[in-house]
Amino acid sequence: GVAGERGVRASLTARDRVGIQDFVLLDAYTSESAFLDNLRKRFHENLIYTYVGTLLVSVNPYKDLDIYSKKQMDTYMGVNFFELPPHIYALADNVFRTMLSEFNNHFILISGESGAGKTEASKKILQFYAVSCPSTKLLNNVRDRLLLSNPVLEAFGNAKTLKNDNSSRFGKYMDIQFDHRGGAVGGHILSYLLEKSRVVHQNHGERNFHIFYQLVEGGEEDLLRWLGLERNCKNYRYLVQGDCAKVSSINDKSDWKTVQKALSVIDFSESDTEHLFGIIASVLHLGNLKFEADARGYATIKNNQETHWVSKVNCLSVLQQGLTHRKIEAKTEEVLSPFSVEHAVYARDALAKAIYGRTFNWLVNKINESLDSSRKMVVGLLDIYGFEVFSVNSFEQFCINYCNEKLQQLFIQLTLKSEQEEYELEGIEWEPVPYFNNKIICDLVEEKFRGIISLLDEECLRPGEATDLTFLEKMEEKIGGHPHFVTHKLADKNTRKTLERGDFRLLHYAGEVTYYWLMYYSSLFHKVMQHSKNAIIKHCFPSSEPDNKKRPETVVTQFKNSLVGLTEILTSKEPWYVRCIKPNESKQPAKFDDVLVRHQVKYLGLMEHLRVRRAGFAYRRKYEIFLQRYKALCPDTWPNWKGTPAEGVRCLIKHLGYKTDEYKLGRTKIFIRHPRTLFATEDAFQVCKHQLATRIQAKYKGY
Ligand code: AOV
Ligand code: MG
Repeated sequence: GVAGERGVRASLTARDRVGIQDFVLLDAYTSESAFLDNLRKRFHENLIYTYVGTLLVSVNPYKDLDIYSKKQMDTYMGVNFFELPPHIYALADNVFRTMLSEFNNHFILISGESGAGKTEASKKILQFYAVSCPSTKLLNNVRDRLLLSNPVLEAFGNAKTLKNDNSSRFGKYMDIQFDHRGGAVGGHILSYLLEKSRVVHQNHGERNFHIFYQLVEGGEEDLLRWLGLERNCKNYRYLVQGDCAKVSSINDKSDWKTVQKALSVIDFSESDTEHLFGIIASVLHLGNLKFEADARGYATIKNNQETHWVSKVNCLSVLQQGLTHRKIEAKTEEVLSPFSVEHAVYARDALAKAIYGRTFNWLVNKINESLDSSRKMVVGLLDIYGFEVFSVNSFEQFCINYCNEKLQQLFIQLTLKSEQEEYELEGIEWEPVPYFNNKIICDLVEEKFRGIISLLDEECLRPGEATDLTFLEKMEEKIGGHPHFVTHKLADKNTRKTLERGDFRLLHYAGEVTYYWLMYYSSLFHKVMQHSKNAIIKHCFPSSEPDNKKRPETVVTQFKNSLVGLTEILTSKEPWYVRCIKPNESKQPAKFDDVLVRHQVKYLGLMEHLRVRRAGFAYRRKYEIFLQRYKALCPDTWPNWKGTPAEGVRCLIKHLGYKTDEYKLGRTKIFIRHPRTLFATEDAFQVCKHQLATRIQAKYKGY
């Protein structure tokens, strides 16, 4: 009975019940099963955080836990990493204090697949800084804006997908800027490739971006009337492609209020918001535009009601022309060539996507303006769209998954690879830990001249001739032998059954994904948009933008370049990691799917990371730096050490009583196995510093 069960439970030691809070301390065995057991045990006790050294593993609880209160934040502030149970606040605090003591820049890489909890984690970190950093009235202003940028960007950049009811459909890198005392003084956001196709198309069970539903459900009567909208999502083509306008976990009405409030705090003027929602409404009206064929088969706009509302934002006559004609540039003159109905529909959707995409970028810039500061030190937060596999995966999934591949590569380079190379370089005895390096997949995608992106670029240079099939054939010819690339034609008998003609499949580090996409052909709406009456639209389509005279970069090449830029930003900073794990596919609390979690533990490289950590050393410092900081702790090294720094450190740690298995001395650095050792030394140093200060004060008293 219950009493018996309680008895058994009570007899378990606390350690048995709650598992081990740092995998590095999981002694005797480092098997995947042991790893999984520990995660599961803790998950069922609502202990979703576990360390691998200083890396934080987080398992999505899919329920609200009472661990994010102000009181919790206070508990974690200024306390050494390992003295309290693992928490995202502990990581945030540790990053913050390291930054303040070393005066350098840091970033926190938050990764994991779609729905694993990345965005929530990044919000918790931001909240921790906002609440616990030293503040003044001026800073409070910045703090509110930093915090409120989230609901705004989520409204415009997140949507319900099959994987996640609040899925990020853009990549986000945010710098939180601090002054030398640790006050949060500003921020800056970089956004990466928004999934614009969602504006005009959603798969079954998915929605458009939240903001559309918020406006229709929550917008005030007056506003809707002014925008010509009805309070019924069903009336708008762009909102019902996925057939699920209502979602139980989402309250569009109250979210609308939150966004309104946030916009006002982030310095949006009334006319800004008017124009902004004018655009959102005009996209909805645009989606309802219908075309019919005239006697010659050319497209004409059928419904005038919608054009009326669309043209409230855009210039009608030009718009009509733009949607039904294509401009062909002959040698000396421009010729307008009429569209078929099919082409016109395509042009309409392309326009909607362009408008929304550019407005999103405008929004990010606007937020940045309101956060701007002369920055000192930063903690960067990276929260991107996670790896995702659907039944149909198109160009967007390709970009998203490629981005995840790049970040995994960065993780490998910064941890597994450089870590092991450093031991070798420093002459530390080391048994190499084997790991899967996904560079081979990154190369497949991005290598010059023969990577998928290059091949796609080439095809885009042949508009009219290139089709998805010619693209496929080109890939088969150029990369057909690659172990991570398969098509129907290249596949063996069994695999072929799972592939359609026209598909291609990539074997990503995180799993197989089958892609299918249509070649895009581009049309330019630039001229049309310049005539817009809407200030934001005008700003987003500047007249100075180069025409297609110079060959424009393709979307995918732009994206690739932006990821190169991101990698540069990140590698100039000190890295920290949060690895998020999704416990089940059904978004349910208390459900731990062993197979699913095991798969993630594998591809996130957690076991390899653990092996390197266990065998390796958590901390390392150049002899000079270590000696300089701690020399006051030993009478022989204080105040001036005459010998080499290495000898000084030897003398110092002998005095401090370091055990021989706790450290190793390399060519230029001391390596310390466990952070505890360093923390103890640091604590001793703080005491010593304090005593010294008091002594000096006493000495000069009376002067
Ligand atoms: P993601 O950012 O990793 O997916 P989210 O952070 O949006 O995933 O998390 C998905 C959902 O899981 C949230 O909306 C919450 O309901 C729940 N959740 C996540 N973390 C927590 C937590 N710590 N406590 C309680 N609930 C949580 V994606 O953006 O789709 O890649 O692209
Ligand atoms: Mg997210």
